[in-house]
Amino acid sequence: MLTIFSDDHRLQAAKAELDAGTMKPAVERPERADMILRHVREAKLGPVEGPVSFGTGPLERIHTIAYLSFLRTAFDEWQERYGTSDALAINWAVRGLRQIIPEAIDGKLGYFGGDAGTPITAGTWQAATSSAAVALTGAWRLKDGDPVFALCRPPGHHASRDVFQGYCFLNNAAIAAQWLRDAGADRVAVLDVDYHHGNGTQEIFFDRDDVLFVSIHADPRTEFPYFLGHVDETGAGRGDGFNLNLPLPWATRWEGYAAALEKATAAVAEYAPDALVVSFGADIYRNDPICRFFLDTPDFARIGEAIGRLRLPTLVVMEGGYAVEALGVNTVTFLEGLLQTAR
Ligand code: SP5
Ligand code: ZN
Repeated sequence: MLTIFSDDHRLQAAKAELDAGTMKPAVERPERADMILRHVREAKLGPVEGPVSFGTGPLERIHTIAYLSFLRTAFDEWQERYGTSDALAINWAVRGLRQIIPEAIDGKLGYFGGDAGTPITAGTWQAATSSAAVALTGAWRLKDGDPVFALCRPPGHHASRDVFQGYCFLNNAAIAAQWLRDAGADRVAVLDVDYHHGNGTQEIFFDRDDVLFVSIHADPRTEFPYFLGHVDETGAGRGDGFNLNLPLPWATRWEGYAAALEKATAAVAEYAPDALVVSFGADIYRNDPICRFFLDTPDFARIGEAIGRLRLPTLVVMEGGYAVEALGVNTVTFLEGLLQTAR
């Protein structure tokens, strides 16, 4: 299995995130991707290649120009005012307030950002654009006929058209899915198995019938991102019926997960897409420090096998997973399961 990877991910190295009222070491850190890469190599999964450049065109298919220009210069604007600390919002454009883009960086962070856990750093733009290029290169290499692993970092599925949050800046999976559509695929499915609901991806494709979004995740009534991911979100307009949310309670283990996975893969199979993008998060693991499902390492193989059985051209896009010690093993176990049934 081909893996696409860029060293640029290390340029996103947040000092801290706001958690439970105090600044804690960021859980979305460079060691994550390095650990996965190490295990891809140790397991001899296949070649590892760097991304090729696709320019800004594919980013502009998903994100607004205003958002992209904000993201490109946000840290410079922040640094002018506050020096080298990471940029974090402390106020938001909530209900009742005018949706006018402010001039001051503090205001812009609150307009374009969704939480206080996603710092913008000196290297965020470079890391995020390289991460998107990793996903795009992976999508392009599906032409060779085998599944491809886009080892993206930073992750992407919480980023919407013009909002960054949940450690995500550019929606790598959405950018890849749209690129596949533009390259000739009539229908693309996105299957999101990260612990958290892929609210950004859902929002981007909610009114469309040419991209199916299916997500298995912790119930938003009790878990981040809180404000999207309920069962009654089925799509809008011509997209009605092309969004499927399968929320699960805290403490879900294999039995509960397997039932949802069956529904998810059945929905993808029925849609019969020309390509499948999997938003893969290993944060469903029982020892994940910020999550509350209890899936174990062998379960990752079962999930991979179930997805491989779809026998679709499949791009795996890395999303979350914060138990760094186990992250490489869990991710490679998933990929090996997928390979086992995919051919
Ligand atoms: C890509 C991805 O997985 N993003 C997840 C973002 C989650 N951000 C919210 C983290 C809240 C952690 N609080 C856990 C309580 C333990 N102190
Ligand atoms: Zn997650």
